[in-house]
Amino acid sequence: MVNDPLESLAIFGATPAFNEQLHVGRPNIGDRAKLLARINKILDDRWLTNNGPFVQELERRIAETAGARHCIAMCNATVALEIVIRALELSGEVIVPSFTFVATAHALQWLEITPVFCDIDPKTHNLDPARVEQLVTPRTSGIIGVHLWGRACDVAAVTEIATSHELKLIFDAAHAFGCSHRGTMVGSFGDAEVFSFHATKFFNSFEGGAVVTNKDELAKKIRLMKNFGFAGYDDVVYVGTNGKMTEVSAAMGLAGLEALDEFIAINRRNYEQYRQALAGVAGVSLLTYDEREKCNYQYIVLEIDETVTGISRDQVMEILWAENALVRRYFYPGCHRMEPYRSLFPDAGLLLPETNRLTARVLVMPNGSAVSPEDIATLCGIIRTVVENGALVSGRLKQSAASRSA
Ligand code: T4K
Repeated sequence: MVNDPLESLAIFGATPAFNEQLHVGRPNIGDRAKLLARINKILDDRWLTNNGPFVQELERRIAETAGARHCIAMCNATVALEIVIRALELSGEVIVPSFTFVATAHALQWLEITPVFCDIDPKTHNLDPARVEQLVTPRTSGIIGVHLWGRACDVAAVTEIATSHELKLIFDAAHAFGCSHRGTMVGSFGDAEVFSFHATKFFNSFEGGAVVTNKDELAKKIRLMKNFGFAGYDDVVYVGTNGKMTEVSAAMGLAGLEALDEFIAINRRNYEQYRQALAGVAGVSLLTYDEREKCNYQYIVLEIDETVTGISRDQVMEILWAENALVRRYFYPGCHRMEPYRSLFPDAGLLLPETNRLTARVLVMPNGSAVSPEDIATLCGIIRTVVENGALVSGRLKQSAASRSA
């Protein structure tokens, strides 16, 4: 380290710490030989999609892992959400958090249902049940809770609200495959739950998702709807769409499932390293996972409190990007400040103070098998240097910005 700690930073002219870009969502890939063997079989058998044998096997194994009676694999979680919403005949208004990936809200809006944005509990980052209750109106038909970062939302409280107002209840469990809540695996809560197996998730099928549910009739309907409503050759019984997962995706999913424990162990090791390396850095807190639960440890979430650090989350991000570390500020700026919601509900933010506060503080760090312990040590070293000299760095950044615009 040079004498002036700031001189070691790429943003002030030093060589970037990483030669190649470091990503938050680098995919985990299971045993390549097994994956390729399955792909060869797909090609040999010429069965590429439409409920093929690998999709069926994946569905069985996901249902087993999630402890649900039914799993319906899909092309992605967004379409899976849309299909569940339609199958449950939601209409009017549905209560959702704004602090989520925009797909949760879009799935409703796409079906011309109004997402009503609810604030979160700043400690859990999940729906605040007290606020949910206040948003129920005669037009409300359902609630979509999100298990953000894989940490389940307050399932009992939200279920009670849904039951007492006769609302349907869906959980967007895009982050929560392999996670438990009070000892029960995520997968059997509410009317249905939806997983994402997108490339950036710790377990992926390239693109993919699944609906899991314990409700037999609902599962049957969803299965028909994701295949155009076909109940048999030439026999369409519902309006449907194309939500099918391909065999190649299922092959990737099966390879991932075989390596699931390994992926989780790597994530957990990385999480522990971040935790230790950032311990005691004032104003930087790491979102923790409950040791008593099963957890996929996918998301390494930092909260940066500028009132303590003297440097903002966005400035820390700018510094890390200059080092080639493409950290992300999920889920900034919050769905309510994205279109079309920003224009449709310009005042929504008034009821979302915690969401607004959190979207300015959160920074998500790289995790997974593509990140090495050396990478994490370097990242945490930079964060420590920057935060421990927060006011100085912030001042220098403002100076450089001013001289650039002069
Ligand atoms: N609900 C919730 C709560 C969700 O978080 C999501 C998805 C959904 C629903 C919908 O699920 P899907 O319909 O997607 O199954 C990414 C993912 O695209 C998205 O699936 C995910 N959430 C979200 C949290 O993250 P972006 O816009 O950040 O993606 P992008 O392209 O910026 O990629 C993220 C990072 O990963 C980049 O640094 C690049 C890197 N990357 C990405 C891909 C695709 C790779 O290194 N390799 C890759 O193959 O949304």
